[in-house]
Amino acid sequence: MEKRISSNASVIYVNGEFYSKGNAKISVFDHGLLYGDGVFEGIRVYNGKIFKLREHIDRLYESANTLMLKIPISRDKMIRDVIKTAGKNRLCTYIRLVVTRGVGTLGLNPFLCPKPQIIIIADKIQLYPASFYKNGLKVITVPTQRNRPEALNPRVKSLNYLNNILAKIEAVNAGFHEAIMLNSYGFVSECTGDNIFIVSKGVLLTPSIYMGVLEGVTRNTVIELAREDNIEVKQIVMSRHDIFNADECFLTGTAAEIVPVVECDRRVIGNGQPGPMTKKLIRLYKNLTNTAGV
Ligand code: PXG
Repeated sequence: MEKRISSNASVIYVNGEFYSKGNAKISVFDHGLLYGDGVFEGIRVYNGKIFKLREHIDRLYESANTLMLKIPISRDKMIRDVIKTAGKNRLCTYIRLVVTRGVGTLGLNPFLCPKPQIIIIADKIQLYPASFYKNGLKVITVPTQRNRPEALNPRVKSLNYLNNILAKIEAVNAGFHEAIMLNSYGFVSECTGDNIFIVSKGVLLTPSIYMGVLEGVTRNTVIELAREDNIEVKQIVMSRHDIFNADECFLTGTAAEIVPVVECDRRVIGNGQPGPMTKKLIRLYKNLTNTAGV
């Protein structure tokens, strides 16, 4: 029987060529698979426009540079190829960009992997249910600490997410959807795939990058939106005590956007409802995603 590909079927970019879902493949000897040796980005598409593409590409190349992973195409070519891939998947809402170390030997040495692999998937994203945004999330802190920057800097968005996966397992095992991860000093770093903010006495607070967090594109966007709105923003050393006694709390990420948090470790935050500054920032963020992008 003839195999038909409907015009809406997704095509996947692998090293400059396009393949159908079933035919997009990489080698089992790729160090991305064997060692989690690679980098990635998750990027949103709103109304056919790619949001904060330059920022994501810059972070991808910085992550790769720290790993001495030389991406074989320029940033500008990568931007063009992401736009092209999105164009071929007209209904996509989410782009997953992955660069792996490529095929090598069954040994760690990355310098024996001559050809990094570039994969661009433009598809749909699984969103949190609407009730999370309306009523807010209940979260817990978990035993697994965020990686120490001296060991594996969380600023590197690498394919090795086991640290965060362990934390997610602990949250889910305890009956929660999300975990707050602490750093090795016991201070708050971030969640498993989102940054964290609190509001205290009208000031917007978030853990400093030096606490061991990914410098989220959404985090930076929210800081910018708040400052434009004359809200004071501080990057601080944050403890659990600060969260328990905050007026408001929310998480930010490409997938989650801005999601209110109303409880942490069974302490009710503020009045237990998404707060006014959280709601305002959600509104401002929505306006921006409706208009910005390439
Ligand atoms: N912290 C961590 C550890 C992350 O992985 C963020 C914060 C938020 O960063 P951005 O730049 O997105 O605001 C992330 C982002 C996925 C997925 O598919 C994960 C992320 C982003 C998009 C999709 O699980 N992580």
